[in-house]
Amino acid sequence: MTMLDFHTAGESHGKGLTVIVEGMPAKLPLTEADIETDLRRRQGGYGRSARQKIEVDHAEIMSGVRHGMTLGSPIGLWIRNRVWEDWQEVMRIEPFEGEPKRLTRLRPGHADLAGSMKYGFDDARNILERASARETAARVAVGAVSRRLLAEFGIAVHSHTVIVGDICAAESEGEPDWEAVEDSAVRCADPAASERIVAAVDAAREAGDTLGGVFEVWATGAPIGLGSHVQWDRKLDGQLAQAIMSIHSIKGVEIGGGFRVAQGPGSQAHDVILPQEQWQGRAWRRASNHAGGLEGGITNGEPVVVRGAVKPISTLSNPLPSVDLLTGTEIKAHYERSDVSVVPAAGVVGEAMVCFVLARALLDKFGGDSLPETRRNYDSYINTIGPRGGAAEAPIAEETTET
Ligand code: EPS
Repeated sequence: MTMLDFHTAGESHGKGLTVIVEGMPAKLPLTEADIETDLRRRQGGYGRSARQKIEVDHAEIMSGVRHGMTLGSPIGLWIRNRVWEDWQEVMRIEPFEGEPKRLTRLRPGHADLAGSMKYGFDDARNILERASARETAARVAVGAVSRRLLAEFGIAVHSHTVIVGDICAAESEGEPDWEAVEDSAVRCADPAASERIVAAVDAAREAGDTLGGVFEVWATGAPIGLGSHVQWDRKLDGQLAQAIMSIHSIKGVEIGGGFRVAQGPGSQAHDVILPQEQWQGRAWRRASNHAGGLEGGITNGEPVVVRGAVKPISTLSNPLPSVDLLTGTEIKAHYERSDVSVVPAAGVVGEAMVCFVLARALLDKFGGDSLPETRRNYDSYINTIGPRGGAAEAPIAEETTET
């Protein structure tokens, strides 16, 4: 089985993050520079903590690439934690001499309590180090490698902030202006909302509080036919929901119109299929995209649109009342430092997970041990999508690009 897969390892204040990406075809052009941009984007966004001034994330390619091209072997990546310099004692790998300082002031909303019970620890640091969203740096590196593959097939993935706290960005007509998103301090295309979000983050910081929100990921250029309706775990919308939900602090996922569609009638929920003369270069166009590019767990050729709801960060500088892990008595929750809002960064992580899931679906459909082989398979399939005209697999690609 050569299914695209990845694993990460690493603690937030340990030596760094290790990543293994397996199943990427050979002959894909890949350099460390391809990964750099997304790592930088994840570290930005107004409202991040002082930790991001310490870290300068860089993914070193350790294996699986030679002369700027993948080999088809596992791709090993390494991201160093700069904080390690100051945490070598707390996080030392060798046995500790004496009594280590335990972290017992449980933070509601974190994995501290449930993780300590599950793994039998009396020190929540043994849980929170791995539960930390630091791990998302590794995921973004995987996403960047996946994005490199998708680019070869004309698939582009972007994200933007649509809500922070109670501030909602104005809805854009069609695809958002991605340049405006990247220029905004909070990755929001609506300049007025951007300003209000910055002010809201300042106010939350002032109050010792944190803010959540919603990001939206768009993937354009995905061909019709990724994923499958035939089995629950092959449905691509299900895979995307799991991938987004697995990101730290995510509490909700929507595909396309999501929960909003559930409130209206069917006549406004579905996307009318346009006749061929209105396709404008892409087969099987729709009049709208409430489905978020997915029907029956299969891409339908429209942009894939996925939203993630981010809960407010649970480490509060004005801590909530809590309980001590050792004694069960009341105590304030632990606080060291924390982000005020991570919605803009979470969008970049969302992109990474969408890139990975789409790259896996693409390789699942087209296979190939090398990029040229994958491309041949892709091209031959694309030549079959179109009105059947009575034939089982009528080649219509030329027709569709001309109209
Ligand atoms: C995190 C706590 C903070 C965040 C961290 C996630 O780390 P620290 O305790 O060192 O200040 O900065 O996120 C990152 C380090 C990162 O790179 O995104 C947590 O508890 O989840």
